[in-house]
Amino acid sequence: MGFLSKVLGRARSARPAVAIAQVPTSRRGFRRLHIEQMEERRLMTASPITIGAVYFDPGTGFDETANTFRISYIGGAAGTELKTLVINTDKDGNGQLDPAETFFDTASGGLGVYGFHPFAQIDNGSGIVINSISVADGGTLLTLDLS
Ligand SMILES: [Ca+2]
Ligand SMILES: [Ca+2]
Repeated sequence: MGFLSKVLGRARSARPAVAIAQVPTSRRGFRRLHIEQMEERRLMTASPITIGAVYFDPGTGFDETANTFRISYIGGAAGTELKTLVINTDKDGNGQLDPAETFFDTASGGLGVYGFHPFAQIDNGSGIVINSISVADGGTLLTLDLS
């Protein structure tokens, strides 16, 4: 062993070891590990309903053709029915029509330009019957009572 090795070797071995402090058992907060019984596991899920809506504006320029919504859903427990459908275009929910919010143009006059179209159901063979419709010309809320 050379002089440097002796010096460096001693220097390395002279480094202090990392000290691990012993925690006294009498210190507060000391906890003994144990197995804790868990509550009974119960399946808390159901078949969720997935609903989809597509809005189509043919964009003819002067509203000669009505815009359409296509609504469909799947899922739900056996016997699940869609009884009420509400489409609310009041995005911020403040109860008034704001910029960048849309409205239903179902009659002449009031809000809306070019043409207008009253609400109408397109029969697609689904068997869904619309019992009542609630929509105001210039309003942001469309409510359908279905069966
Ligand atoms: Ca609003
Ligand atoms: Ca109108």
